[in-house]
Amino acid sequence: MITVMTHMDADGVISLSLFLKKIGGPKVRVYFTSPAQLRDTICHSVMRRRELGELYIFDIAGENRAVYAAAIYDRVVWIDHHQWEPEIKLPHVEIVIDATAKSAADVVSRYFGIESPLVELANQIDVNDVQDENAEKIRMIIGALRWKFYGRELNFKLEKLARELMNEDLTFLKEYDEIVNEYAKWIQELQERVKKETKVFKVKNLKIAIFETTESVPVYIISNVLSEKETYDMIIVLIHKIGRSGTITKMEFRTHTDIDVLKIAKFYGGGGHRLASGASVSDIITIPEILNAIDLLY
Ligand SMILES: [Mn+2]
Repeated sequence: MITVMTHMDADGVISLSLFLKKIGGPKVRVYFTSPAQLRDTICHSVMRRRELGELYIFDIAGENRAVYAAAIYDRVVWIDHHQWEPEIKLPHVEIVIDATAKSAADVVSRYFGIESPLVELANQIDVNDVQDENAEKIRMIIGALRWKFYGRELNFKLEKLARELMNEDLTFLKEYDEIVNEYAKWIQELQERVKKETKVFKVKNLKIAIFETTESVPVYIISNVLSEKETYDMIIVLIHKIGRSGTITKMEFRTHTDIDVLKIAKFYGGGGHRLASGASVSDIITIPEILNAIDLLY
């Protein structure tokens, strides 16, 4: 039995697609998850199972406890391109990190020795520099699925997409036109809201834009809308949610300049890349608090 845990975004879906093509077999259990959820996903995945077998993790940064949790499997291959270093070394847990890679899909393809045009699409999407029409389509489809579905159904739809992407021929993407059009309307409304509601601050010499919301939003849309008029050193998206265990604040950090936003994400226990990062905190984080943190760190 093979279990795959991959990031719930385009890079994660493409990494999975490359892997499925490599192993060719259908016997794979797939979970889409996030750095904040990974440990829970691992723990849930082992319940009531006698045989665990191999676990593959793609495009998700880890920390000690996630590594220990993963280690319950017989063998682990963990491939990522976020900036982190595992502190624990276990003989049956192989962790491959290339923080210079634009996408995890790139590292996955090199690890397994597979070449695919999908890698370039993942690169473009993950660094928010989409040139290719198919990259834009894939990004919109995944956004639309995440917007419309959740839980098991979302997991199923994303896995289906990863399997469809195993085809060289990407004409099937147009089958998603209807849901993408529906989603595009919502995106337009979001863009209007971003223009109206974004607050701008100056801390030290940094120009900072903050957009607060209570629903999940694609962060690249916000960053791109804001870049039309101004260049911000830091774009912060604050998402306040009420989860099962109380309020959580999801924070996303981007930059239009080259300010290191990994630093602030790490301050809040998160991670990612130098130019794109995030954190999830079980608390309400307010704008003044964040501005104070920036003042302290930069
Ligand atoms: Mn990635």
